[in-house]
Amino acid sequence: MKIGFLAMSGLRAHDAKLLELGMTLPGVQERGRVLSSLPSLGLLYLAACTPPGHELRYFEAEGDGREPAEVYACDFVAINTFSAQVFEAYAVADRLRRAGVRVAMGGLHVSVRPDEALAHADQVFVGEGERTWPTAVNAIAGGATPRTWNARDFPSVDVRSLPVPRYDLLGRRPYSRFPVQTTRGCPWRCDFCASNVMLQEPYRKRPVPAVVRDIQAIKGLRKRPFLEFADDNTFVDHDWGKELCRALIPLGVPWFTETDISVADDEELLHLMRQARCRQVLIGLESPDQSALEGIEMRANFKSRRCTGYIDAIRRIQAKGITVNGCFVLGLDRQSPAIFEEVLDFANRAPLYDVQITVLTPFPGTPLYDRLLSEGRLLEPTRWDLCTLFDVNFVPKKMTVTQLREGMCWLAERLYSEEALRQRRQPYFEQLWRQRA
Ligand code: B12
Ligand code: SF4
Repeated sequence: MKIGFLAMSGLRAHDAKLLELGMTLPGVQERGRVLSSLPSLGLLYLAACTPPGHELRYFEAEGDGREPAEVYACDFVAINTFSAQVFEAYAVADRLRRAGVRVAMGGLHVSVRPDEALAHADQVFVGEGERTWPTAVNAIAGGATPRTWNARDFPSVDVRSLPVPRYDLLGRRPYSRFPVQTTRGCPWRCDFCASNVMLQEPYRKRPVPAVVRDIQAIKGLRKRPFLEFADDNTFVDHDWGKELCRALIPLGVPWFTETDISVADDEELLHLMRQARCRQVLIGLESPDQSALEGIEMRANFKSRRCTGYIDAIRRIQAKGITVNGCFVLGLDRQSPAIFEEVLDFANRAPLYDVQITVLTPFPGTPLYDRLLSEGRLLEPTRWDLCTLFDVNFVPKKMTVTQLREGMCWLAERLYSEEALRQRRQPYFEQLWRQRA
């Protein structure tokens, strides 16, 4: 069979005022440019797991959700889904099927809403695909096959033996970053988190030599790649993290990752990360106010417990020459309209090199979604296209919807202007110069 892997690329947002701001604010443009060009690691893994004997192609649907014409030459097309673009993905699937191409859908959104996807796809996959996909491809090539494939009916994916993702299928398309996975999942359980809802096992680390092997594969294809670790929380295990960094040092490849604040507890780890060319860590701080964080991490109240130490921790990380991108969620139940000024004050005081603000987003499959639904606080419960992290689709507790929307814009204007970026970043560069002098 000729099998196509179709990723839905680009970023999504609908709020008109925020979009307008995004077009003009340097800080938003900068991050948008980086993010809008990342290939789908999930599909590259599936390609690597496809049984031999098939012709494989990787495609990207453009930012407007249109599929490239070449995809119609395939017999079978696998599509990855996030909630924000799932309606576009369904429309692509419908067009392909009308043209006689068979369609398989998987990924985060259809894993939690498989019945919805069955109206648009021949096969729907729930959960991680490394075991279901090869079995299904063999079954499909041989004739009749079930329409739903659930990873829970198979042994769980062993991340110790993942193959090298098929980076070679990316061709010469100019990506600004290449995704590599070093860990899968996260041991914490934030009630709004959509990343971990489909994983069978919460947190798994890959063997360091296998990560190095994947990076070598990228280096074989591109001269000076920049890596984005497509992890949820890389440095939970500090000893393993040090082993990883030691192995990365000789590779000399810069990278970005997501991790939690505990990375700041370990001087040696930070030192090794810097030597291994870590450029930035993205950390979900969520709120500068401890009481707003009470209970949002449901296993150990991790975020509320760590909140009072946030500023010291950020300073320790940035003092090592690693920038911090601090993420805040706006609209949490205990946040009042004062939150917008509090975040601004915190970001300037730390000062954070980069800041990401998003609105609380009820992704399907999360405890947050179920709670807001039962409390009658979802504005449009099946408007998945609003799951962008920038569009408000729920009634906040301590402010109005309008206050949340307007507060988000007010804050974006103050965080992402050229002057604000310069002022927040200046101390970071000054400290680096002092260290080098
Ligand atoms: C890298 C990343 C991106 C990249 C994506 C690149 C790409 N083309 O895939 C970029 C920067 C473009 C991006 C954009 C967005 N992202 Co993003 N992103 C991530 C991140 C950090 C890692 C994804 C990843 O690579 N995972 C590792 C791979 C191996 O896993 P996977 O893709 O899920 O694939 C596995 C399975 O899902 C399954 N599978 C997937 N597809 C298929 C298909 C078939 C046929 C089969 C059999 C199996 C299968 O098998 C794979 C292997 O096990 C996640 C966090 C996370 N943990 O998922 C957020 C995440 C996916 N992003 C999220 C969001 C909200 C967005 C945006 C909407 C933000 C915005 N406002 O624009 C956009 C949407 C983009 C779009 N076009 O739809 C949410 C999505 C939640 C949801 N339910 O939809 C997440 C979970 C983060 C969060 N805040 O909660 N993102
Ligand atoms: S710490 Fe981050 S990745 Fe882990 S559960 Fe919370 S939001 Fe999700």
